[in-house]
Amino acid sequence: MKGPSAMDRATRLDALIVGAGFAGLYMLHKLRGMGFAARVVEAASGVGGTWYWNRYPGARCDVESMFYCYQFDDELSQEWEWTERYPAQPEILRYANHVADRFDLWPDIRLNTRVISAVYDETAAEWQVETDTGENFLSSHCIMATGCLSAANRPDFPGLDEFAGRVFHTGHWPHESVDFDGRRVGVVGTGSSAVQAIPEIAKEAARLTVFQRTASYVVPAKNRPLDPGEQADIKARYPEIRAAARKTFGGFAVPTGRESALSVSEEECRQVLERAWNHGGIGLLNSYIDFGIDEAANERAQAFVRDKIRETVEDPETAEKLLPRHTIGCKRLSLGDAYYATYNLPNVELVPLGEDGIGRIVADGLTAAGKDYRLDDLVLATGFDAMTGALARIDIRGRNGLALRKAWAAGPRMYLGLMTNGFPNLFTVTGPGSPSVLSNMMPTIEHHVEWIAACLGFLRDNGIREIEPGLAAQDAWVAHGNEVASRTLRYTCSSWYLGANVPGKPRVFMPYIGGMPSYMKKCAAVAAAGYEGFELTPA
Ligand code: FAD
Ligand code: N01
Repeated sequence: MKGPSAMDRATRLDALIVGAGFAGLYMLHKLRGMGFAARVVEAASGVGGTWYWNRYPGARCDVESMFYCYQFDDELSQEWEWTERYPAQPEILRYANHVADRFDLWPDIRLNTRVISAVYDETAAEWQVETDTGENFLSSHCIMATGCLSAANRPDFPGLDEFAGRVFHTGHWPHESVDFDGRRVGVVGTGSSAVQAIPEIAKEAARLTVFQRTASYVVPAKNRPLDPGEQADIKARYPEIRAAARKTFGGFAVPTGRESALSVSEEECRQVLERAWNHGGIGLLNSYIDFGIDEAANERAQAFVRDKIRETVEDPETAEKLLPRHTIGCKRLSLGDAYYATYNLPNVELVPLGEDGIGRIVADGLTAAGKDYRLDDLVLATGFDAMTGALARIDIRGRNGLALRKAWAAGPRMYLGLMTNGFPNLFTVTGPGSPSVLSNMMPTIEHHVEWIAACLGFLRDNGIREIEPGLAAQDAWVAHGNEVASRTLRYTCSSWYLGANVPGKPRVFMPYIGGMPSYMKKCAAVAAAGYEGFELTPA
């Protein structure tokens, strides 16, 4: 418990929401509408979360714009006009600001304020929340809308501090425009952020060197301007399209095959993949039902994409280095229309990293794979401490002073990805153990926000002071999540889903891979049964 001085002038709330991304914005709107005293605290100087921070060149969404948006308000759905099939970061950020304006959210959002600790006072049944501005809060409930991909992973490369040039991380890109004209730029990483940034940086840089640890599978987005007629047609059919999307595994409105890739000839499989390739989008891996669970089926898709790489990249040696060898879809599939062709440009070089990875960084460059590279700028496209990173960076203490970092030392443990035993009245939007990053995150966020809001309404209506998952229900959910994951191919490679990208992080498959429909059904059944599996303490 904090001493009286830190909390003396604390603001008292029903719900403190941490984060002003799409989760925090909707959570605030929802709770205020129910008459709760709620406030959002956000470290950034603006709203939008992911789309505030990730301003790197080429940043855009890979869920189609018409579906990467809120569904909770029909007027909002109808009035907002998207300009491209896949929206670019500035457009999504404008949308987030439009939502904050439209629902008059600003008075209850504290920007430039980072939560540094949240400590549960068992006697008062409230969270004592401290921020870095000195503005503190006492709140009956605390809702972590801190994001799954918001804590940048900045590897501790030896000598990085000695580098005399500019260093950027894609997830913390500067607001002012960055000019690479005439410069020697090094990009570390070849995940989704790098795949989008590399073709753009290559257009300006005198020399671009890409340092690749693992080659990525990249499929075309086929981005294009959105035709107004097409947009009007989708809006007219929103209810039916969205209802159909909710029945799919990831809440995506993409066609999904019903048969095994092995039930058709290799030729037929290739024709289907070719159509999906030309259509563009992550739906390619939905062409057959077993790409995610059967290695032999998966190999057909792998071979198809490798052939595309060989066809696109003119230098056979470079093409060979770009060929991914792991299961396709095991790591997040990347979308990009110009990625592989960028390696045909004379100013672009690919450097596969050997076992030793990035060697020593010096003032004017670095050593990798036994060679020295002279660089003016270094772009770290090295991803995120995903799913648990943002929470671990806050000192969260539950019952008996138990630290969340300690409770999760062997990996995150949550019931339904919503709450953790030992941390009453603390909710997480899209936490580990929920479908979150394996889905179209807008409907997933809305689902969690609505479940949490309904839960707070239930607690208020029934005079319940504390809610917390029972240990048995939490253990059973974690075991179920692990069991479902172990039946899929996602479990088989060193991905950030498993925490493998962050040295020392426990290897646990963090999102729930049982699919949206069964997950939503379970959440609804739990609530309908009076929050089955949770322990409720009356006031
Ligand atoms: P975020 O948008 O991450 O917001 C969390 C906020 O919490 C941040 O603003 C952060 O500053 C704040 N915060 C964290 N800790 C603290 C603290 N201690 N104190 C105060 N504030 C704090 N998803 C898709 O479904 N489709 C896509 O195509 C897609 N593309 C993506 C592209 C990129 C480059 C990235 C990084 C992610 C992408 N995602 C995509 C996932 C994306 O994160 C989600 O779609 C969504 O934006 C998450 O919203 P959120 O509100 O949950 O979290
Ligand atoms: O991060 P990543 P990201 N030395 O972790 C490499 C979403 N997103 O920012 O694969 C050398 O995928 C690492 O290598 P390896 C999406 O969910 C969506 O690109 O670990 N290299 C990898 O190549 C995505 O999955 C879009 O071997 C190191 C890269 O850095 C998630 O955000 C766009 C290293 C990191 O790739 C994260 O994407 C962008 C080291 N020490 C992001 N550490 C859309 O298009 C890491 N790497 C929607």
